[in-house]
Amino acid sequence: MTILVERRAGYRRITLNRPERLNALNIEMGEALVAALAAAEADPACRALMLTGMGRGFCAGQDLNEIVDMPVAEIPALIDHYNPLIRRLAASPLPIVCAVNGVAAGAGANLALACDIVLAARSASFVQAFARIGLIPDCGGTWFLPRLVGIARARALALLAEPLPAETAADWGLIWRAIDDDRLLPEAEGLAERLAAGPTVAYGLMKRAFNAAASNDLARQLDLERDLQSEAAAAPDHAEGVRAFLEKRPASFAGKRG
Ligand code: LHQ
Repeated sequence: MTILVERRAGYRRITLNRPERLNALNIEMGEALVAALAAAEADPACRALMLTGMGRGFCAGQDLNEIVDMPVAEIPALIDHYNPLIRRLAASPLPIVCAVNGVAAGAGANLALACDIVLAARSASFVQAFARIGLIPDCGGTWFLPRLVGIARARALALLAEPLPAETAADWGLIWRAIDDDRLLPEAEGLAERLAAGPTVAYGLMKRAFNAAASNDLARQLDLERDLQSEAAAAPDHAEGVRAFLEKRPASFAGKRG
């Protein structure tokens, strides 16, 4: 099994499971991930996701054994195989926490960046390894990197293909936080649990708004915020949040649509 899926209270934990290859991606793993996301989204009891890797690495990108003898003509089809995964992570209505437990290289780094909240073990690093093998960042790298860290750092990360330690990644805004290694999983699980108890509809709408902001001007984005806010306000969690505030008690969100 290239991935493991565990059902937890309110969320699912997905673990990349090819530790002997630092969880390098292959077609089977890409397909399994898309299927796991679809299954999670179809389950009303699942309100968040957590993604991590088995063993000492998070994900070493494309399994190079799979492409070593591949005719160039087949590369687009391979990439078209992974792109739905990246689109699905970004567009998923569920909040996704990524716990980068070790090195995240090539497509593996960009897989992490497609998630909503990225935590990394202090010993982990991010490598846009593509240039080392004469390729360009894919799986959204050229889109995510400049948005997260600015074009100057994005260019250097891609051209130099040097490992970026987790702590610097956090300082630069590439990820949310670097965490002591032994605290990574408990912290990520705590976040996933917290998100699973949150206003699920609003979270999904926030993701839509942020994604659209990348190509909207301010006027269009303001219109979109108005429309999405109406959807958020129609969900029972909005009324519950307001009532809870006025009654000075914690809100109890059900995560249902209005
Ligand atoms: C691996 C891999 C790996 C196979 C470690 N494959 N075995 C491109 C083209 C077309 C379509 C689709 O998408 C893409 C996107 C891409 O992702 S291209 C970029 C692919 N990834 C890389 O180029 C990274 C290759 N790996 C590395 O540079 C290093 O392994 C890193 C920096 C990740 C970790 O280094 P170390 O900690 O020193 O570990 P290691 O190199 O000793 O690796 C451990 C084992 O894992 C080793 O196997 P072995 O049998 O010797 O123990 C590696 O061969 C294997 N492995 N990455 N991508």
